[in-house]
Amino acid sequence: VPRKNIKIETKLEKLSILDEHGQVDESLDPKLDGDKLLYMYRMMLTTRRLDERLLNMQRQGRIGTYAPIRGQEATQIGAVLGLRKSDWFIQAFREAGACVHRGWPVSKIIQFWGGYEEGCAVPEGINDAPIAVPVASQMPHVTGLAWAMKIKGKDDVTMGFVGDGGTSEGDFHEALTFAGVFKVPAIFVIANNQWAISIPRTRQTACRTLAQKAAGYGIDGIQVDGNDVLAVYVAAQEAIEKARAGRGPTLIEAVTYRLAMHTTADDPTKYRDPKEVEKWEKRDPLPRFEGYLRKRGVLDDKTIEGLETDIKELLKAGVDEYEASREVDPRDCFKFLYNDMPPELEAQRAEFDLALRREGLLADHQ
Ligand SMILES: Cc1ncc(C[n+]2csc(CCOP(=O)(O)OP(=O)(O)O)c2C)c(N)n1
Ligand SMILES: [Mg+2]
Repeated sequence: VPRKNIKIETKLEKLSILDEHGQVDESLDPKLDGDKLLYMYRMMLTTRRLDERLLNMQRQGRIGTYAPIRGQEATQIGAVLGLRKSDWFIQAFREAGACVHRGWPVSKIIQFWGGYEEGCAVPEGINDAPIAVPVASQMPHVTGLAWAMKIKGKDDVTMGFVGDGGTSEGDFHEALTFAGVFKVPAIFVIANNQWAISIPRTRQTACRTLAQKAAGYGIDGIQVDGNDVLAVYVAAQEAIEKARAGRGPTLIEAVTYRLAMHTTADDPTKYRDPKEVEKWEKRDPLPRFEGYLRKRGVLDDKTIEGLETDIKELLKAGVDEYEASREVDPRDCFKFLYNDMPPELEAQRAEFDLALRREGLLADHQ
């Protein structure tokens, strides 16, 4: 029997619509209406300004830690815009902009990074999951939720985010294997920002792309320019429609870049070449989209000014609400481990309480 090449059925595409020089491929332009385009820009700008505010707040000691988004705005906004409210969105830990679009109050997002567990509680009526810090641990939930939609006979879909580093985790593999076999209505978005803290993308896999991993799970894969909001939007929209129609999951690799540090506890100058960052600064998704909108006559200086004012107000209200909710009771450290506290801890708690009162560190009503 002669050796033969095996034909792989999986579809694997690459999509870019608005390139880094601002050139749009007219044949691929989804030609969205002005309001939709403007909303996209508003959300990308909101993400950028929220990110800057959170980074500043961390540096001022007003929140504990933070994982910046800078550079990845198009990936998350382009992806979630096509979801319905009843669809599910499962974040990793760098998707605050997408969460604002999904209806999360800004104050709640700040609470999480401020270290308050209230920041993990998903607001009523929003079909999202809280931030998942353990890398890729959210992936089985993406598949599970999508499977539940299928079992219930609903046409809702689930979209989940994971990083390039997350693709090396067992959870990623298990989630995609199961999703392929059971043909669940899921959209897996890899925000490939080229780095997993100090580990470059080339150390995550010997594959040329992350999108091609789809073939191993028997599902479709697509690589998109993650800094091109139109390309991300189109790819996500197609994947959402496909999932909704019962035609199974899709793996989307959004090629983007983390322009800032991994988190506020990291110094990327220790492990990456500043020239690489400079190269990616030129591919910043915001100015590129802004240029396109100006050419289309959807955006001008005055509109941008108005957006900046709105966003400033939104963020100020969020920060004020967060700071007002921030009355710290240090005794909470005893609160959440046991339902019935062991006697030795009970004694410690009482002693701690007395000490705090002695030092005047508790408000009268506490
Ligand atoms: C299971 C697990 N291992 C290690 C870590 C520490 N850690 C936090 S983020 C991160 C890198 C994640 O990289 P990637 O998936 O590419 O996401 P990115 O941070 O680039 O958005 C690591 C190793 C963790 N949070 N969870
Ligand atoms: Mg990464």
